[in-house]
Amino acid sequence: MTAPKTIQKTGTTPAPAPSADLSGSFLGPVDLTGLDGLFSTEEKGLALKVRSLVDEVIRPNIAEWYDRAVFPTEIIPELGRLGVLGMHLHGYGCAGRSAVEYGLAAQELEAGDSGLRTFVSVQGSLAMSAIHKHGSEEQKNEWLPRMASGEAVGCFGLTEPTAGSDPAAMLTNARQDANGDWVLNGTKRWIGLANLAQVAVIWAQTGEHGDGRSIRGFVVPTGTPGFTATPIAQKLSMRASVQCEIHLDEVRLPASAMLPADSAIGLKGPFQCLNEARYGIIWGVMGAARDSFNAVLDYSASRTQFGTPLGGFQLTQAKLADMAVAINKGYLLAHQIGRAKDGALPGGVNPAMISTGKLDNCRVAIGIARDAREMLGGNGITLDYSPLRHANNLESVRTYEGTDEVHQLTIGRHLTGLGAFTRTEA
Ligand code: TGC
Repeated sequence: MTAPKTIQKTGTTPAPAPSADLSGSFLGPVDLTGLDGLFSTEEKGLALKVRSLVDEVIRPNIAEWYDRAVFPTEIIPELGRLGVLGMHLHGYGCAGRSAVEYGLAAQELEAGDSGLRTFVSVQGSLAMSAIHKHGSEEQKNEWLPRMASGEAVGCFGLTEPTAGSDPAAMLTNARQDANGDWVLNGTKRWIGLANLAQVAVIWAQTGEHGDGRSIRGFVVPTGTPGFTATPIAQKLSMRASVQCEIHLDEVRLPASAMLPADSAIGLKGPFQCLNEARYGIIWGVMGAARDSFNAVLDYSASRTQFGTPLGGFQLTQAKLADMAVAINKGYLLAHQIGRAKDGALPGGVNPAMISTGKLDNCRVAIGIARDAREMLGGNGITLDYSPLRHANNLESVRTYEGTDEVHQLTIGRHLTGLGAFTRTEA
């Protein structure tokens, strides 16, 4: 593994704000409401371990990675050693951590960069979760231990060029030959890390319905003839990460490649995995918001205009106060949903709850990152400061795993009992 290099800064602007604890709370000065007290010593210890990796490996290099549009593959084994890959899963070499611990890790990773958190989400919440929830013992034993250690990378192929919010409309199909083999054809788009992955979980239409009812998942080794993954170029967001288009051209798989569990019949198979990824986002984006806040709080103490530090102006204080209040509310929402997911609340967690968190924490986080950029003035458009990078990344995070509209309508259906997703038959 190549050691990540330290970037020599050439500009005169200060380095990104450190994530050191300034207030006694492990979340730093933004913690106005005693958030620190919501978490056990063990939970906070795990978050701080993840933060150390982010501080040592990610922060010194992220500007260069983002600028060059490079995903640092050398961090994959380090994330495996840290135990964050599939960390909420039990058995098969996974760490068996709680939902809250997973959330805390996600927000530390995303304080570094959304691309890093996305890698951990795609690997653990999507690819590993799909195999863990729906796979055969053989599939689990073959893939999960290697994915937990970072030896193998997985990706999750649901979205297509013409089927994003409406995955039931997917065109990728799997036909079964007389000898039992499955043969896959189709195109998937926006698939994280597919060009680096050893295994892809591919969702495809298998039956005559051609809709959500006949969708099944397949475990596809990416070396199978007919599988190609091409990175999508010229992205303005998630530049330190890779998203690909996958082409499946007569990809032949044994009968055992299908995810066999009844839980994987139809769209509820992938949707259960999306729940896991959406849950991680609820926490993750608060890390990006907190990092943006820290950057501008630090700047407002040192940057002087009209003879006064920016922090001494009422307008700056009003903005900082609004940001901090919003971040506290976002963490409280994430914590509530996390405890529900861990079974600490009656009724547990449901998709409407997850949509509530994904919808609101994403739009709050992007608003904070944009406001922070504005407060940094011209300096805010450079990679010396994190907020615009976070804001650009959050454009993707707000869109993937369900747009605002998908989550508004999921909540609307929960409230009214009436589905407002309309499909016009051709
Ligand atoms: P609908 O009829 O509502 O549901 C079909 C079946 O699924 C069940 N279900 C769920 N199960 C678990 N969790 C959920 N959140 C669920 N939502 C629905 C449902 O009970 C039903 O089960 P059954 O037993 O009756 O068959 O299906 P619909 O088509 O009406 O759903 C509408 C809508 C809009 C909510 C859904 O299509 C949706 O969520 N769309 C958004 C899809 C999305 O988030 N796509 C982004 C994926 S990200 C990606 O592919 C890239 S991965 C990231 C990366 O690689 O970087």
